[in-house]
Parts: sequence; structure tokens; C-alpha cells
Amino acid sequence: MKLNILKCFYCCCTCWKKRNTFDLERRELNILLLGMKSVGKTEVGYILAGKKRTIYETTNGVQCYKTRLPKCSLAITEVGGNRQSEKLWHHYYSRTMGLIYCYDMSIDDQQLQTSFQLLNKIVSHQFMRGKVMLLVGTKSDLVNDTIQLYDIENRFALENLANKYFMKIKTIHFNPNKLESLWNGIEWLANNININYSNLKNRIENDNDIEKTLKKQQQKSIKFSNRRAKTAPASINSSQHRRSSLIFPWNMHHTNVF
Ligand SMILES: Nc1nc2c(ncn2[C@@H]2O[C@H](COP(=O)(O)OP(=O)(O)OP(=O)(O)O)[C@@H](O)[C@H]2O)c(=O)[nH]1
Ligand SMILES: [Mg+2]
Repeated sequence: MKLNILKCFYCCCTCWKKRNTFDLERRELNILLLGMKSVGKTEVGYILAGKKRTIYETTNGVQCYKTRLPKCSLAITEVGGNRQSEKLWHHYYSRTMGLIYCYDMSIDDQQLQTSFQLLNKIVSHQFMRGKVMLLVGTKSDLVNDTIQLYDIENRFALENLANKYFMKIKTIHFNPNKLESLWNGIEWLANNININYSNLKNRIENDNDIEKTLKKQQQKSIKFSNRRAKTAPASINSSQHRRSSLIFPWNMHHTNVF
């Protein structure tokens, strides 16, 4: 009897251990890759996916990259940085676990400020608060006097930003000829997500539910506002009342780079 109990206990422990290891191996972390137009998001994405880049076009819509790390894999989603694509960024906030935000280190001060204003807008969004962010200063190979990371941290008060929105932020330089810093940053990002994985997963489920409800309400109000008023003059053509074609992410151009 005693032996049976011991056997059973041993079996349960092995199963539990196996299940946890298996779960960790299967883990796929959803990461969002954002930044202004031409800052180098696609460049970073291709390097992380281990693919050679042959097309140098701007990203219109979405591009996905897969990266395998020792303990998990990353599903990285880049959304283009042009004005049209920028409007779609928020559709991806609720399902993301971490953010890679790129800014160009070779641009002028005015554009740098714009880039950080955009970053503030992202992290203040209700679905992005409390998440992990890797801040990547790209094109550092193109500037002679590379801006020091602590200058960026001080100038844009990144510590305050992290405290205000309960985030973890790490800043790195990206130089396509020296990739060590990028890989260290990615490891940091993955580790921090893994530490908080189950909480983040629950949070994402909740946020997705909230987003669905908000979308339903929005669609209802669109339908309602498109209804023709009974008092409208007969000359108003019904086609004028047709629902405008909305831009939703599932209608967009979508490319996978695996
Ligand atoms: N020298 C150098 N060139 C870079 C670096 N990062 C990107 N580039 C170049 O900058 C150009 C724009 O880079 P992309 O990766 O296409 O920029 P993006 O952020 O994806 O741009 P959108 O998709 O339009 O939002 C390309 O010609 C890249 O080769 C870098 O770190 N160093
Ligand atoms: Mg791109």
C-alpha cells in the first residue's frame, strides 16, 4: 500500500514536471514591432527571423517574423510606420505581451521628439500599460557621435514613463554589424515576459474581451448613425447612407517572414 502511494506520487511529480517543460517549450510570445516610417523595423525583424532581406520596400500593413529562443519562441508583428498603417497600431495592443519600439538615431532633433511623442501615445493606451518594452535606437552605425543611451533616458524621462505606466523598459543601440546588443535586449524582453507569463495571458484574455465589446458597441453605433432619418428629403440617395468601408486589420495586407 505504502509502495503504491509512493509510486503514484512519483508518477504525478514526473508528469507535472514534463507538462511544465512542454508548456515552456511550446510558449509563443506575441511581440509588437513599432516605430515611425523607415526607422528600421523590417531590418530588425529580418535579423531576428534569421532571414536575408531582399526587398527594401516600405511595409504597407503587417509583416510577421518568428524567432526561436532556447526556452520559447517569439511571434513578432511589425505594423508599418506610414500614416495609414499608424492608424491601425492600436488594433494590436490588446493581444501583445511586449513591445519593441524603434527610433532612428540618425534623424534630427525635431523628428526624434516626434518619435518619442508617438511612443508616449502608445504606452499610455489602456491595453499597453504594464507591459515590457525594448527601446531600440537604430542606425547607430550611421552617426559618428552615437548618442549615449543615458542621454535618451534622461531627455525623454524614461524612468518616469516606466513608473507612470508600470512598465519595464530597456534601451539598446542597433547596429546591423554588431548584433550582440540586439540579442541581449531580446533575451531580456523574453525573460521578463516569461517571468510574468500567466498574469500576462490572463490580462490579454480580459483585454480581448473588452476590445470585442467595444468593437460591437462601435459597430452598433455606426449602424445606427447610418440609418436614414424618416424626415430626410427623398432626394437623398440611399447609397449615401451605405456603410463606409471601414479599415479593420483583418482586411489588410499581411505577410509572413518565417
Ligand atoms: N545603415 C543602416 N541602415 C539601416 C538600419 N536600419 C534600417 N536601415 C535601412 O533603412 C531603410 C529603411 O528600413 P526599414 O527596415 O525598411 O524601415 P521600416 O521601419 O520597416 O519602415 P516602414 O516599413 O516604412 O515603416 C532600409 O533601406 C534599411 O536597409 C541601420 O541600423 N543601419
Ligand atoms: Mg517595414
